[in-house]
Order: sequence, then C-alpha cells, then structure tokens
Amino acid sequence: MSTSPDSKRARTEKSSKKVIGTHNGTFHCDEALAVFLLRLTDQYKGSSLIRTRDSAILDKCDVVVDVGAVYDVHTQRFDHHQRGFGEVFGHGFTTKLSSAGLIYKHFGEEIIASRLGFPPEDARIQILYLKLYSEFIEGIDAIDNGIEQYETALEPKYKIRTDLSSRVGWLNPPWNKSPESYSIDDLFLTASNLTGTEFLDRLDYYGKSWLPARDLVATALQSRASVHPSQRIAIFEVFAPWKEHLFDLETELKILDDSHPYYVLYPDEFGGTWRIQAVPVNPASFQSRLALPEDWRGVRDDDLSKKTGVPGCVFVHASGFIGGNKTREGALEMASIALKIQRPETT
Ligand SMILES: *[C@@H]1O[C@H](CO)[C@@H](O)[C@H](O)[C@H]1NC(C)=O
Ligand SMILES: *[C@@H]1O[C@H](CO)[C@@H](O)[C@H](O)[C@H]1NC(C)=O
Ligand SMILES: CC(=O)N[C@H]1CO[C@H](CO)[C@@H](O)[C@@H]1O
Repeated sequence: MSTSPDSKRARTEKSSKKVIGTHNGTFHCDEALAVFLLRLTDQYKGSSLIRTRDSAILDKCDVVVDVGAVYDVHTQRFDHHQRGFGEVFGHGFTTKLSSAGLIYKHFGEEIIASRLGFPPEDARIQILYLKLYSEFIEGIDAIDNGIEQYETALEPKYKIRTDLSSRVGWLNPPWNKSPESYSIDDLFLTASNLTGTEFLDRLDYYGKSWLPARDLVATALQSRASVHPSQRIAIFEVFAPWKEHLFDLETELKILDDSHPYYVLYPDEFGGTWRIQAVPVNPASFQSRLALPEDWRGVRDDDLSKKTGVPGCVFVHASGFIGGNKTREGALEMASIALKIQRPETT
C-alpha cells in the first residue's frame, strides 16, 4: 500500500468529505430541494450524494433525507414517511413537513444569513425565515404530503401544472423509455439545481427588494402623525410595493382602526406626478377604508381642480380608490380635503 504524501492527502480529503443519502428511483421536489439546501450549509458544503434504498449504505451516510423512516436531528436523519411523524414548522404553521420543510426548519436561518451576509443576530433573518416558509416551502411540504389546498372540494376552472413540484415531476424519465437510457442520478441533480435556483432567486428577492420596501412602509407609518394630525395619511417618499407590508406592519405595530391610515401618497413609478391611493379594507380587496369623495370620481384635470379647490389635479378613478396631483403638496392637499369632507371629526 502506498504511503506517499499524495495518497495520504487524498485519503484525508475523502474522509472529511460528508455524504448525503437519499432514496433512488423516482424523485420529488422535496428531497431535490432538501439536498440543495444541505449543500448550502457549512456542515454539508461540497458533500457527495448517494441515492439508494440499501439501509447498510444509508447507515454510513452523514445525513439522510426522505428515506430511512427516522426523524432524529441528533443523528441527522430527516425522513417524514414513518407512521407517527407529525412535525410542523411552528410559528403558527400547521402543515406537515416534507424533507424540504425539515431541512429548512433546521438549517434555514443559517442559509438565509450566509446568502445575504447578515450577522447571525440580525432581526431580518427571522422575518425572511418565516416569509420564505409561507411563500415557498410550505406549498412543497403540502403537495408532497398530499394535503388539499382548499377546505372544500372545489373543482378548479383550469389547471396549473407549472408549479415547482410539477416541474420536478416532469424531469423524471417517462415510464415507457428504458431506464438504462437515462442516468436518473443526473436528472436528479438537474431537479435539485432547478429547485435550488428558484429558492435562491426568491430568497434574494425577499431579502433585497421586499424587505427594503417593508422598511420604507414602516418609516411612513411611524411618521404619519407629522404628515397630518389625524394620522390618516402616510407618505412614501419613493414608490415601492406597499400594500402587503402595510397590513403586516399595522398588526405588528398595533395600529388600530382608530388611527390606521385611509390614504397613502407616493410618487408615480415613472416620476413626475404624485398618487393618492385609498387603503383597501384588506390586501386583496377593491373596497377602500375611505374612498375619495364620490363627487370627485371619474373627473379629470381642471374640472377636478374646480371641484376639489386644489389646483393641478390630474384625475380620480371612477371607483375612488386612486387619484393624482402633479405635486406632493397637491396630493397631500387632496387627501386632507377628502378627510375634511368625509370624516370632519378627524380633522
Ligand atoms: C434502488 O436501490 C436499491 C438498492 O441499491 C436497488 O435494489 C433498487 O433496484 C433501486 N431501485 C431503483 C428504482 O433504481
Ligand atoms: C445550476 O446549474 C448550472 C449549470 O451547471 C450552474 O451554472 C448553476 O450555477 C447551477 N445553479 C445553482 C443554483 O447551483
Ligand atoms: C395644492 C397643490 O399644491 N396642488 C398642486 C397640484 O399640481 C400642480 C402642478 O404641479 C400645482 O401647480 C399645484 O399647486
């Protein structure tokens, strides 16, 4: 046996390299993503992968996902198929986990911090950890565990076969082609790469675009008393997607009906003019908490300026949920008058 330094080094490298085990045969979105997520962690970076159902081989792996009938963090076993398994994400989420959810639950915070370069104690990590679970991982858990999306058995009017779990499904070889003509392990890696690419894209979006918008909305909510004493008007100094954040933050900051904003003002996405928008009763609703005055609706330009008494008005939508003025001051003036007309007690 050779004892040259080279072969010694090769042996040490081999022994320090971790091995991830998962099942062979047909693959699914959950373990494709679980394997990708594991390889993003410090512990399993650069790990090799073995796909098998041979328990003697699986027993030697450093971590096993989606096979083996054991869930035990201590020994790094992450299966969810065994009888009695009922692990959920927590934090109010009650969907049974798949192997993707299990790995995310245990390694998600580390993965988020390392991808975005946040220090471990950064409060943003927890916000993103919950957001990515609800927007990305939970659906994969539910589909894998065969959990219906609707309480009642609604017949959908059309099909959606382009979700991530479906696309991973399509990557499996067709039943009527000989398995020898495919390397299923290679197809699995394609699937793992697909799920990982989407996960990281979504994480980057929530970390780099969604979260900064949230900060902007938080600032506007916290400073709204200085905009108008009624606290019913919030101003965003730059345009950002605000609606979903506004509702989340109102709950978080305990802003109640007696002082929540009726109107938000922001510069037009394309610059130039300002918008005044009535806050809806909930993020998906077309009904406003307090629409712009009936009298202004569907009116434009000079006619509108005459009605509002505010020069430079551009328009108010026929349903009263949005309007515009050429300046920030003009939009603020419109909001103040709309309040004075409709809620004199607040002004
Ligand atoms: C999976 O691996 C086991 C053990 O190595 C083997 O016996 C079995 O044929 C494989 N199944 C598929 C579908 O490849
Ligand atoms: C997926 O595979 C492509 C091609 O090999 C590679 O360039 C890319 O970095 C991979 N994506 C991820 C997220 O690993
Ligand atoms: C009240 C107010 O400031 N309204 C403004 C609306 O936009 C026009 C055009 O910029 C301004 O002239 C108005 O003063």
